[in-house]
Amino acid sequence: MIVLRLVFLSLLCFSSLPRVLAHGYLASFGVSNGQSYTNYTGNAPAADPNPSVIRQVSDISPVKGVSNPDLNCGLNAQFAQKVADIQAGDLLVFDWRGGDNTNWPHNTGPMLTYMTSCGDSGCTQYNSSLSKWFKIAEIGIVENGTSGNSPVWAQQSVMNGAFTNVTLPSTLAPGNYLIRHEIIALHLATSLNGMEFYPACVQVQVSGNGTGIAADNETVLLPGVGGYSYKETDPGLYDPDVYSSNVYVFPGPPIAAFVSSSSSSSSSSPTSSATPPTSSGSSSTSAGSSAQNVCKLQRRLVTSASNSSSQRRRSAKRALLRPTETHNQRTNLLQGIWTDLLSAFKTLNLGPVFASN
Ligand SMILES: [Cu+2]
Repeated sequence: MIVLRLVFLSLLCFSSLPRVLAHGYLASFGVSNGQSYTNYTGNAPAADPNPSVIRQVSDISPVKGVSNPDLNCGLNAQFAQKVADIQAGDLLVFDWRGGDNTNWPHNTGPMLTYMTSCGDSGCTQYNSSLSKWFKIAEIGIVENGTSGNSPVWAQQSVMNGAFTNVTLPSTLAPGNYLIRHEIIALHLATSLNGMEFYPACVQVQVSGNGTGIAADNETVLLPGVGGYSYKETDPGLYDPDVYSSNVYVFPGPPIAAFVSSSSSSSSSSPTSSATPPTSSGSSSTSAGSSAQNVCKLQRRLVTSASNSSSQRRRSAKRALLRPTETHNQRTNLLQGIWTDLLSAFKTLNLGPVFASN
């Protein structure tokens, strides 16, 4: 009965506020050099843009399809007015949010970080559609699944409210670059073309005395054809066993060789754990319609089962703690329902579902 109730509440939510719950965007970007932390706020999709270093996208919805031009920097991405001055070896921090400043809504699939040179004239007017991108980091499954539990992805921490971070290779040659941080949500990847791409591009100018550049055969066009370009049948994009297999094959090129010679003492992979020393922006808690409140209630039910109330989220961010996940049967049940509903919403006409009630 509780299950049915949850299903009903979820359908109500999806019918009224699907975008808020289902998708998201890169809300801010931060840089730590070990001494100080600088935060760069992005713009919500379609909002009047403030000057930013993050290229604004037009919608929180995912990019769909491996040949979609928006695979490059996100939906209808616009040039940003500013450039972040960063140093090779800095820690880069990405704050992904769901719509309406909620937590990032997905927990299944990898996070990948690419870069490309903007050339001598800088990134503020740089069209990267034909640019060659190289990969500096990627992270996927962080805890193997067992017979009763699906594998845990680094993306789970983002859903729990954590920022995710990547160390800029200390060996990277100075210059103007776009950093493309991408979440690929695979909750629907059991079907061909079910995957959702969420790319975000940040404009930076890198200083330092490295000489590292990627070899041509380590680069990829996004989107592109052949070579390391994304293909709809890539095992990391079409993955019928995504909820059971502990093996994951990242799409795209391997991490550029110069990255592994980075002298940085920390891992070049994102850890999904570190958080900046500043508090996150205020989150809106204004009372909405009853549908919104139902959604909040339903959301709390789901997220509390994975140990991530907004209270914990905030304190975790403050305390630089890695959120922990508990995985009992209840969590699985709730997440299973959640996933099923997402699938239903994405792939079915909800009309008949309601009609059959
Ligand atoms: Cu989504």
